[in-house]
Amino acid sequence: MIINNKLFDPNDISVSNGCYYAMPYTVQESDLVLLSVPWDVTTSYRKGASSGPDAIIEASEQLDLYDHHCGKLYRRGIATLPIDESILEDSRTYRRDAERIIAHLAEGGDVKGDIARRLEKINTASAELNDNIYRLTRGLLSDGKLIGLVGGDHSTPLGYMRAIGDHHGSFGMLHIDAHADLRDAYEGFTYSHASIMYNALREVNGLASLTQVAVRDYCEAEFSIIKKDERITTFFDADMSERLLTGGTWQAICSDIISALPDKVYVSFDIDGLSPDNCPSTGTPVPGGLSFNQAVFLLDMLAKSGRTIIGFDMTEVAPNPADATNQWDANVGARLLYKLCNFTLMTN
Ligand SMILES: [Mn+2]
Repeated sequence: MIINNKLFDPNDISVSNGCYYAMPYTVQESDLVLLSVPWDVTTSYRKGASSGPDAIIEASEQLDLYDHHCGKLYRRGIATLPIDESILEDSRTYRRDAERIIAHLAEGGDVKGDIARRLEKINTASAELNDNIYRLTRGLLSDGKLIGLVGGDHSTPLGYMRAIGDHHGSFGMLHIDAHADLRDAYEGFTYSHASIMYNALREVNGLASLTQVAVRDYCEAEFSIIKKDERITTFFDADMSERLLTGGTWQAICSDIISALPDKVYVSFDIDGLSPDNCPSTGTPVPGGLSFNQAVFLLDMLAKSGRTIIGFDMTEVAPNPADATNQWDANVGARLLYKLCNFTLMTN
């Protein structure tokens, strides 16, 4: 198997960064594999998501594996692919250029000359990352593996989404996020974290419907895309909150969300879809959002609806930048990731 052009032995579990949940399973013997993509070049407000996978691995080692909803399903194997450190190195390099570009634009500067060249380099590097992730995940899907991608920022799963579409044909996306992520080339970056769904709707074959949940921060152009594109159904956070505050139930809301989804569902979970107390260090936290229990209830109902979760990503988990001993963000991330793994295994 090839990761970023480097040969990788699927029987080797001696991963330098450790394994998610300290699980001893090889890729070969596992039904599900976790792929870390430590990349956050275009994060606009606060960086840190590229450190997410390592932090989650560390925090995940203290979880009890027996799961309230799924029991001992983990015995089907949840393997950790080795983290490709060159992704992290590239992310750091390009991020410095990205910060320069963002500052230049904030001061009212034009995109020309040196700035235009740097922007072009970042867009090319992002496209290469997407192609590498596509090739890797396409191969794993052909081998019959289920895949969870762990970001990194929310730009990281585009290649995987393309592989999902090419492998499975028509499918729907359940997108849990504070943001609509429907911006066209945010701040000039074609593959921005804020553009993942705009790009998915354009580049992912088979993406028949996009169902967004907990969205509470979006611009007018994104709102008009939501209104115009018949593939998109958005459950705005404010509307869900109003239903709950006026006697509606979370179960009824979940039932409406799930009704909008076809049989094959890919879950794209930006951690900032949860309330910020669950992800205080994430790049762009927004008040409101889902409680941890609401998110788990929704995933549980989705799994029990008879639909198949064909894959998922979880992105934008960032460790506390001021205090390395504070594992709260990574702890919540590890627990949500475990639920995603388990419910995916349950439906396959
Ligand atoms: Mn997002």
